[in-house]
Amino acid sequence: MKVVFATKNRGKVKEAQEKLKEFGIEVVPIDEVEQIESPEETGNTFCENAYQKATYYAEKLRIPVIAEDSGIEVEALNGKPGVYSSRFAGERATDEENNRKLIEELQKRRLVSSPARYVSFVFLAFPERYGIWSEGEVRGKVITELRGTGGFGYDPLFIPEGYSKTMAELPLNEKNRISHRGKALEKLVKTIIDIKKLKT
Ligand code: ITT
Repeated sequence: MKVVFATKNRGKVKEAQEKLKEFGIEVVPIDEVEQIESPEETGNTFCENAYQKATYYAEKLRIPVIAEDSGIEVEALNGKPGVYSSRFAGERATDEENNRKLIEELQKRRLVSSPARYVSFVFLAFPERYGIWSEGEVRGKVITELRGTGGFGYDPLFIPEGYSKTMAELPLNEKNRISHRGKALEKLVKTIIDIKKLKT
């Protein structure tokens, strides 16, 4: 079985491909199917944005499409950057710029760490305007020192609960086992399996 994943984030694609391989599902990035302009993300929640992205592509391409919206919520910043995680240091900011901004925001508050969590909402949209969604989270803390080269985004600054390594220091299969995205994708697949059982 193949599923199209509508994202421009290569890190998300790699993780979804690895995770869904466990279930015999091949993840195809949308740019391999069609070059299509991405929609604006105007939602105030991860759920709204995941829904918006998935339905936009499913309706345009007339095929089922998965999209995901995720981010990091930092307690010392009252939950920011949240849905603005990819744009924390400005529109089209790089991961490095966003990480630098996060470190600066913590240092301004004279902090070396803060509790934080990653959140992921995954939405599988069908062109007939219905869909299935799931969510996942991983709690931990952010620090002010970059550590590790794996993963993407805020991973060099995020230490999951129960670990002493950052997400960027963990192998991909370990990140996928405990991460917000890994959990959300696994729940989505299990929901699909349950629905299939109901139908038979
Ligand atoms: P698409 O919208 O095309 O999927 P995007 O990167 O813009 O790509 P989001 O709008 O969902 O995706 O923003 C997610 C941001 O949250 C991402 O760019 C990172 O900054 C951060 N993030 C989410 N999951 C992460 C993870 O597993 N590791 C590190 N940072 C993560």
